[in-house]
This record gives sequence, structure tokens and C-alpha cells, in this order.
Amino acid sequence: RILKRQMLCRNDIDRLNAPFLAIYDSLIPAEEEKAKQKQLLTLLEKLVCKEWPKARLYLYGSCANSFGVSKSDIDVCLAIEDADINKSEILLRLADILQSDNLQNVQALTRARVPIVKLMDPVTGISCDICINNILAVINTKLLRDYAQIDVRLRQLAFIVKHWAKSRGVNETYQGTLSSYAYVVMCIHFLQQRRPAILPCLQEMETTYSAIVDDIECAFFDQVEVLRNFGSCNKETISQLVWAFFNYWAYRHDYANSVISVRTGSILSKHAKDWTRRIGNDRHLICIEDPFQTSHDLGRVVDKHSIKVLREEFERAAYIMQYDPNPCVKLFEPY
Ligand code: 3AT
Ligand code: MG
Repeated sequence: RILKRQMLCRNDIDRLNAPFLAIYDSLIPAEEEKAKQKQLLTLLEKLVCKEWPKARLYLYGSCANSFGVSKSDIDVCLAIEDADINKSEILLRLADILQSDNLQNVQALTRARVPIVKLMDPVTGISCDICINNILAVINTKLLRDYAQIDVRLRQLAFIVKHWAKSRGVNETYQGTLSSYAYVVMCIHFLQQRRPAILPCLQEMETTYSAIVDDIECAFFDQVEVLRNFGSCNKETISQLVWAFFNYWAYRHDYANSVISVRTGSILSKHAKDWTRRIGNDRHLICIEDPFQTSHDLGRVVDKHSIKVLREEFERAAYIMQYDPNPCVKLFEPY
């Protein structure tokens, strides 16, 4: 009887694959949008190279990590090798150059935590943020993109989770909830932990790519074409994974003692990282180790109030996945 009941549950949850896949498909950016992004990048490269011939531009964030939904803004990093550059001066100069080329809403935010120039391109309609020498972000973008190529279920899960987080208002770092980057790292960790595993741990494998940035060694296996079958022993479908993801963050994760670590493909203890108490503004109420900046907790923005909001949202999502016959409506209901 137990077997029969489990099978019924499984059939039930599998019935939900089609609506989840339909949402995923509707969020994927069209090729034409990708082409417009390239067009804008080419224009920016031309303008930047005229002023700084040795500089290079890199796309990073969701427009390059394969977790970008349609109509996203693009994030660009200007890499300048000059030893003694003054970021503010460069950003102000860059803003001047962009403005003279008829780009719109150009604004240099030199005092932000990550200083940037913002702009809107009237030709493609795309908005863009340009930062300087944020090379770690370019490399973590590559790591995420490489993971996405191993098993399509990562991209499907992360799109659904990001869509849920935006709909429910828990993707707002300035309000103490998590960044999109943190949610994707949570999805990678989750798929590394499934049994059989759906994703490997690229940083624990042979090094085929390495770079040293700000004294941090970023090394991992990036020949991901050979890993295309890695997760094939695990037959879980997207709806089962969405259910299990929310169940994990609602009821299974040990918030008091655990740190999730994509870098090691495991769970570390808060104690070992000395993340057991509040230090400065870092409260460590949900601990997500950055894959490269290992002293950096991606959950550090979460405070006493927002951890409650976040955990209630995980519980709400887990409840809907468990009991709602048609969860795709409620799950993404605006808050
Ligand atoms: P959206 O689709 O724009 O919501 P995104 O992937 O562009 O998602 P973010 O806007 O949160 O993600 O961040 C842009 C990139 O900046 C993603 C990542 O490469 C880098 N990044 C963001 N937050 C951090 C962080 N806390 N530590 C290191 N890198 C980060
Ligand atoms: Mg972004």
C-alpha cells in the first residue's frame, strides 16, 4: 500500500512538469534579444577602445551566465590593466563619452558599493550597467554558465526559483532578501546534493581553467562537454526538483549550523567558518559561501526580519507544492 501511495504522489507531481516547462520556455530570452545585446556591446567596445586602446569589455551576470530571463538589463565589466587607475575618474570620463554618443539616462554612480555607469541605449532599448575591473564577477559568471551546460535541469530550476523570488518580493538585496546570484548558487548546491547527484563539483575536479584575481585562486574544471551525461542516473523531473528545493529550504536545511558550499560540493559547519555570530553587519542567518571569495557569505544581507520573511516564503512554496492541485498559479502570485 505504501508503494502504491508513493507512486500516486509521484504521478501527481509529474503531471506538473508541463506547466513548469511552459513557464521556463516563456522566460527564455529570444535570439533576437541576444543579438541586440551583442549589438550594444559592439558599440560600447568601439567607444571604449577609442579612449583606452588596451581596455576590454566583458559581459557578466545574467546576460552571460545563462540564467537571464527575457528583457533583463545587461551587466558589463570594463577591464583596464593600468596599475594606478582611479575608478571614479574613469567612470566620469566614460559617462562623458557615452553621453556624447547619444546614449540616454547616462549616470555615473561613483559612490555605490560597486561603482558603475548606468545607461540606456535608445536603438536597442536595452539598459546597461558598466563597472570597472570586477573580474571576480566575470569568473563567477563563467562558473555558473559552465554548470548550466552540464544538465538542463539546473537552468530550468533556477529560472523557476528566480521567477518565484521576483514574484514574491524576495529578490531584493536592499530589503534584506537574496540576490539572483545567491539563488543560482543555492540551486547548484541543491543539485550537487541530490542522490544520485545531478551536478558534480567543478572546483574539486582536475583544473582545466585557472585565474588569479585579487590574490584569490579561481580554479575549476571547465571542459563541461564531457560531463553532459553526468546527471543521467538521476531521473528526477523539474516538478519533483522544484518541490524538493522548497522542501529543502523550508524544512531540511539546518539554519543554525550549516553553510552551503558549492566550492566543496558539501555542507560546511558555521563553526568551522566562524560564522556563528554577528560580525559587523554580517549576521550569517542563512549561510551561502561564495564559490571564490570564501570569506564572503552571500546571505550576509539577510537580517533578523528578512530571514523570517524568507523562511515563511520557502514554507509557503513547499506547502503549495505539496497540496495545491494547480501550484503554478499560487506559487507565483504577486505578494
Ligand atoms: P538578474 O537576472 O539581473 O536578477 P543576475 O544574474 O544579473 O540576475 P545580479 O544582478 O544579482 O545577478 O548580479 C550580477 C552579477 O554580479 C552576478 C554575479 O556575477 C555578480 N554578483 C552579484 N552578487 C555578487 C556577490 N555577492 N558576490 C560576488 N559576485 C556577485
Ligand atoms: Mg543583472
